[in-house]
Amino acid sequence: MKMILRWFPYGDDSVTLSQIRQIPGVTGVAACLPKIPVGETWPVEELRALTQTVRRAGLEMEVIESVNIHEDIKKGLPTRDRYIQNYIDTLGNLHAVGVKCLCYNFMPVMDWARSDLAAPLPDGSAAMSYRHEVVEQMHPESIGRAMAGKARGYSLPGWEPERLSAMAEDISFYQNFTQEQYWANMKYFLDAVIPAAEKADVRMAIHPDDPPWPLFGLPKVITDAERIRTFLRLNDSPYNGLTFCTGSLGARRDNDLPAMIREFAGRGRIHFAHLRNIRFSGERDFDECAHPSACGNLDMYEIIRALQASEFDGYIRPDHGRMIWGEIARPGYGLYDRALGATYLLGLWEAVEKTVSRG
Ligand code: DNO
Repeated sequence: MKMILRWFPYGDDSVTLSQIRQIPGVTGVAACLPKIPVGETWPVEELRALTQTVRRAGLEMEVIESVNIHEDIKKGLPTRDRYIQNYIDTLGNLHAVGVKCLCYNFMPVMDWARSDLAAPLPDGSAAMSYRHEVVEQMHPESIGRAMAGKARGYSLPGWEPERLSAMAEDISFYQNFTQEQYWANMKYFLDAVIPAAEKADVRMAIHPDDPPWPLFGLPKVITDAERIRTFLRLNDSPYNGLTFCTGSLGARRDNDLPAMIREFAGRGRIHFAHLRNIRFSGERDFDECAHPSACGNLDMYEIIRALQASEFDGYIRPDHGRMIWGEIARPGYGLYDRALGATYLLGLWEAVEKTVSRG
């Protein structure tokens, strides 16, 4: 297992590589090239420069989060083949710089959604929160604008300006789309791309839908065990795997996370884990909270135990942290709470490992 942190290059992050290097036990970053337009090939020269920057700081860059999928691929338009070819070329370039794992998502139109990026918690910190009624009543574009307004001047991955401008049209496109059509488009993408991922030795790790329930009448894919089984069956290669995000899947109370980990990591299909905790405040309402089990509704000890029982040897990153100690950073991606999260998770990992090995 390798503990890493998400990091954004080109000054678009309040957290520096040298700070990350000083978090005990963190050996690398999940990075990205945010300026390449969605659908275009990631140039190998830019990837080389990025890798060198990360390595010079004493860290590894074995994970990319994320190479986004062009909407034409998800919609199954005739233009998709060009974008799929670019994706295949990108995989070759990722291989050239030593990347081993690629986190991506196949959510239609938008990536994650929240009703508030800086909701106050009782301890005086601020965290992202989700209230279903509030989100459903907002127009998607106004959610985007409200989110961008609270992003502290940093880009919000998944809410890029070009997405916002196409959002209304894209949402209406999917209104008459069946779930079967969506799976079929996904299979078309996977069958083209997974052989290239095998050749490049880059494990593809799809991120679950966040939140894991329908929003704005859009199709949903990675939301629960049954749908994950369907997804994995679309292409049986071990390179067709998952980013197991506890905060996303855990928002559905009927998802038994340790059981899901045992099933999917046990079959070698979890390559990356995003570990964070949430606190429920309604059936479809939650606040993100600090990582320890005692702070939220997810049992992080059982989650780590399930990962180890399944001989998970991929990457883990502490997912979204709260804003604490007056930090000003991209929502979810400050230094302090994620560093606390990393050391907590490493502590659990060590304790479970030693307990098991000493019987
Ligand atoms: C949110 C992240 C997601 C994730 C993408 C992967 O904070 O977990 O934006 O990076 O869904 O494509």
